[in-house]
Amino acid sequence: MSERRTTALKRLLTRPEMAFLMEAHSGLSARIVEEAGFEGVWGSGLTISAAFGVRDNNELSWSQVVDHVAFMTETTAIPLLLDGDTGYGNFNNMRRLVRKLEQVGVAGVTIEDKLFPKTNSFLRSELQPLADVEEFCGKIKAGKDSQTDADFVLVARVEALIAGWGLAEAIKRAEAYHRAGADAILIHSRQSSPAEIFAFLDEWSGRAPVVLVPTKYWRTPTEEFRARRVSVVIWANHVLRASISAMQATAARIRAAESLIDVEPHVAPLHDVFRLQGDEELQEAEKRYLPVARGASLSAIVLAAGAATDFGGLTTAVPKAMLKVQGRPILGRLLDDFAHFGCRGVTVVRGHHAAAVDVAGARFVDNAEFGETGEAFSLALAEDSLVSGTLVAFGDIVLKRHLVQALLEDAGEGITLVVDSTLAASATPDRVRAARPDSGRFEFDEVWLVGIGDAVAPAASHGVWVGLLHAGRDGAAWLREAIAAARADGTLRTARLSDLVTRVLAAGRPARVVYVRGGWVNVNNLTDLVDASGL
Ligand code: SPV
Ligand code: MG
Repeated sequence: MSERRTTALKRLLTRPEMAFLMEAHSGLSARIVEEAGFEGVWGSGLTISAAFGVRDNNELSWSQVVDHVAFMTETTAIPLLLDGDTGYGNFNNMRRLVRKLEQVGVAGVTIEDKLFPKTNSFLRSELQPLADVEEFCGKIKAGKDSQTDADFVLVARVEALIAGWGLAEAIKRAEAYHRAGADAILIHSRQSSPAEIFAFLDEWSGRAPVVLVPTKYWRTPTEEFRARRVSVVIWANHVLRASISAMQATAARIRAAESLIDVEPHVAPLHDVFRLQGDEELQEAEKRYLPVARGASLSAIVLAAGAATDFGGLTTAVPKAMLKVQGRPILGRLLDDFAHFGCRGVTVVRGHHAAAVDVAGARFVDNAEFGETGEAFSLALAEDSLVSGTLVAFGDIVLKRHLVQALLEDAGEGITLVVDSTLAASATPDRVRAARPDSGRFEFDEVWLVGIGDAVAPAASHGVWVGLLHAGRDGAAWLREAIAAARADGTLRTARLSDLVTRVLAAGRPARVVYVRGGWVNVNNLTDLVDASGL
């Protein structure tokens, strides 16, 4: 059985090694804190209030706080120490608070020796009246007597330095709270120098674990806390403050630009939002629990950004994808083919003559840099749509419908590519080598991709990739990983789609090949256009 969160928090407080808690103020931010590797969450009164747009003056009711932190414990497995302000009342309110916090999985609570309603410690020092020591000790005892989990943690926060009462009063109070049963002492300061905190630590000399919140004395090297045997350091508000800066910058940019073009690459991709919400778990659960097996969902991303040459005057005002084959634009034909197999939700990446690319029902993403960037860059712009069950296709291919059918019949959770085996020795760039050549007969076994692109010598090639692939649940994730890796090493802008597939293979992931024999044209010039009409 895994360790209880109360036990984990107690261990962080009592072990010799110093621990860090990171502020969070919502289910989402708590999950981000956990993902960053922190061992615990600080449920900050300041930032939870701020996230609701209210003041840190007990404007949220205690039950609103409890309901809210329940979302934070739900999204995480690490312990959460809640900033319980003054306990929201007297000893009796404190008893109910502890019982409720245990019920929602909170591992511990901090209460401060001020009066309800409190004011944030960094505001109006003249308005920081301290609680009566005996009354506060009663509150600590009541809290400790109410816990049903023996490891639930109660931290007593001493505000004597904040209120200007000096070191002797701080030590006197800490000692009283320690004797009343507090598991640790949080000593707070609003000075930019750690001098009064260090004086407290010297005098206290390890009588009970000490928690610090170095918001104001942030320049102090962490080693100084370690050297003085501090138990827990709380970074109390930086996730919220970072998000405020990001929200302000993004809102201002969109307002000024009246467009998302400059902002989109700088904000978290939508699939990251879905991941943080735990969509993957739901997808798994749907497979297990939904009564009727729903047809696998199918969507498509069509890359139609590239400029065209070799078409005489035909592409001076429209891109290749809008050239007509038997009276219908190439792109429209392709989308009809996909729709025939239940494809709903098509994203078209446009570039060259973007405004002329217009097909009903598609969502458009524009690659303004289509002249200097390649296929992988275009795909990355549509990354949000690269989800489980996505067809990825070039916008200039004309297919016979049975190619799509063959692909979908064989497609699984990984990546599956349609490969034309009649073009085995072709010099085209998307040459493919597979584990075996096309036998020309119907075979049951799966054919695995060995290599794709320039690295495959024409003589070693088993065919040419048609420019159409299917990404299942894993395949979509692998392609997104490949995009991230290419972005990280600076090759994304000029990479081809086949380079991304090569990366997937290099990462040890498999990809499958479905052999077809003709039945498609990649329209690159006028001759292709004529050939396509004959399909
Ligand atoms: C909080 O994070 O709400 C705290 C720390 O209590 S402080 O804002 O420094 O008072
Ligand atoms: Mg607070």
